[in-house]
Amino acid sequence: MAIAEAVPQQAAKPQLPVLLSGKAQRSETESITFDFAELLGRKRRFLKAAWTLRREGIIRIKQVAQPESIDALNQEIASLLNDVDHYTTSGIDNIAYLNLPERRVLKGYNNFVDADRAVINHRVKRPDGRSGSDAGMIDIFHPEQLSKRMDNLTRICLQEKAISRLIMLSCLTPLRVKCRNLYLNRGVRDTRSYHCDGRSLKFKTFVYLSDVQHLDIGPYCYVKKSQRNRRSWKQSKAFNQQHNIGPYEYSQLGGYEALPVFANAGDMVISSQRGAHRGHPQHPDAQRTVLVNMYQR
Ligand SMILES: O=C(O)CCC(=O)C(=O)O
Ligand SMILES: [Fe+2]
Repeated sequence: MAIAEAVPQQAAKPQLPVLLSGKAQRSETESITFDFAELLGRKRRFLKAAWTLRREGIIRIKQVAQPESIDALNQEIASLLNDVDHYTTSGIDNIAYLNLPERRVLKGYNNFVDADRAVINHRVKRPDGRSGSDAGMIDIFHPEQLSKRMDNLTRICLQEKAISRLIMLSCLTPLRVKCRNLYLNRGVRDTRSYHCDGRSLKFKTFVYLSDVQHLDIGPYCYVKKSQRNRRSWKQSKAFNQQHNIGPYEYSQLGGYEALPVFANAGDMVISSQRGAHRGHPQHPDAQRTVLVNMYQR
């Protein structure tokens, strides 16, 4: 008589990781935290940061940008949003592609990245109603192209010379800045769940332009070491194929832990985008502003 073999049960629905909180969250964050001035002044510290990024997939650097630059950048953003609100008269159409919910002038992520000027893209609900749309978020591509002042301020905050050296040291491959963005999240509820940004070598640096010290504000969350963990990737991949889910969604993270990365304005988070990450859903009244840089081959 044939004995039925135990078939491993594939989970029936997406499995989220446990979010670290309290003491565990604080100590896991401390272990990946560095001070920017110290990094620049001490070679050993710089190496340690690069190595931590390689191993863990993520680091946090305190005080990369100064309060005056952050304030100035936030003022520029406020004035820009005012121009967007009055787009019929402000002349914003002459310096940027403005995608409003009911008025799309440019389509597709690759076209945004390759655009010859800034793109101000309001994210909207998906036509098929699928979740993870980031509806309500304003994603600005190439903010440095908006004005000479924005160019200066974004470069001061992004510290590309030192940071690209650090990333290069961590992955032992020269990478280039591919695209700069501003994420303006104002009460975004339906953020995309855990995913990776493709499988190729890619890093992002996130300069927080506002304090993010609570889950409600929508911190960046990351599953440490997932950038090198083939098992978790394969689990999600198999599930996604069976359930018609996109190939880069990390849908099977049951049993794993994710770190919500709290930080203050001026701090920078760097992560390998092959690892599982997301922006946490926000409270309807919460605001978060982040300046982002993408490094690729
Ligand atoms: O909003 C966030 O914090 C993360 C967004 C994201 O997935 C990304 O920048 O790749
Ligand atoms: Fe992402």
